[in-house]
Amino acid sequence: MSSRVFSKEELSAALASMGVTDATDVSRYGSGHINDTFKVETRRGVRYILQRVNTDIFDPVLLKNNILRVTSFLKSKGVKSLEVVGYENPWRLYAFLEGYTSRDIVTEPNEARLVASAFAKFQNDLADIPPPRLDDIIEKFHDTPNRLKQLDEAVAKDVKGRVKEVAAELAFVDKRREECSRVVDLMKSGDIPERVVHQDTKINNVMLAPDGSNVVIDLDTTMPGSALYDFGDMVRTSSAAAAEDERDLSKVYSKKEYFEALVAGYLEGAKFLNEAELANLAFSGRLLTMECGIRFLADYLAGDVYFHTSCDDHNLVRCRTQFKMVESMEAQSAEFEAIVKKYKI
Ligand code: ADP
Ligand code: GN1
Ligand code: MG
Repeated sequence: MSSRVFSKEELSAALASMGVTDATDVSRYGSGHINDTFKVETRRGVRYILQRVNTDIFDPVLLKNNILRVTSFLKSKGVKSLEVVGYENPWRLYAFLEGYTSRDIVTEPNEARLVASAFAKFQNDLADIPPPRLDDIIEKFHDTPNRLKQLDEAVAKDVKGRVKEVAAELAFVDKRREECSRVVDLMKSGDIPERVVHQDTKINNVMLAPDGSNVVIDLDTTMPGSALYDFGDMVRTSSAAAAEDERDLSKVYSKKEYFEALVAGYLEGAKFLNEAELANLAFSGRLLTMECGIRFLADYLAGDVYFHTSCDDHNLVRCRTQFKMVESMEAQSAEFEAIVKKYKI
């Protein structure tokens, strides 16, 4: 889906509904695939992030409730988090995180380590959020067999006549169908516990400051799930040698030194993991990357209705990078398992 264009009047009205009437510039910001995000400059010199929640994907009322619960709980603990300045569905206003930046790719191992410890801390911080259980903001979000089902439906409908272009990608998926249910099965059997987790731990969802401090952002999918969803999705983007939409697949692979930094940073903070979680830590990287590739492929076949795209084959290009990453992780599987063993004590 290409990004929607908003008129000046629409943006000003949204800002005014949340008390901001002195904006001097409102411009598109960041590289998120879901919401419409804008940086707002004001005459006072105070800056904000204005976001229009994607109401095709989220129930805005449930989402608002979840965001307010999570952010106020973190605030009550003194944890630096997104600061909600206004929330008038479907619009919301966050304080701009001055001094922090996000990136789309890791450039040195210490960055991967910081990202992993940020998300480990995030899981620790939310472990004692008071009842009731947080809502399932998107049902079956990281249920990989459910993602396979959605892909199969998209293939059957073939609304854009694109199935003929993706025989190789569909064959890639077919070879790996069985292992897609491993984590959901372990959750069903109770071997892997439900925890409050972020569920979208891509590298640009953590803001870093030069002194190494961080703020975890994009809290929209923070809800009950497996810790492995977070670690796996971290490996997907924070071990990658190239961007998620790199066309030159020779540049795309999972870097062992980044993977090692992720394991080190995560295990240092996530002392709560049980044996089943630890035993599947390396596998979770492959699983979540596979799942994301399946989602990009399904969206390509469905006509690009979910993720923001900026060219016709954007979702297909993204799917191919994900599958190349999976292959790279498979090739290094024994080494990745050995790295987990090394840090697990
Ligand atoms: P999406 O759900 O579409 O991914 P995000 O909430 O992740 O949207 O925001 C998109 C990008 O905007 C982030 O990757 C980050 O670069 C930037 N961003 C979001 N919130 C803030 C903030 N409070 N301060 C500064 N930058 C932010
Ligand atoms: C989306 O919102 P963003 O861009 O941080 C998506 C994730 C995918 C990711 C792939 C709510 O994340 O699940 O892994 O794109 N978020 C949602 O880049 O679907
Ligand atoms: Mg995001």
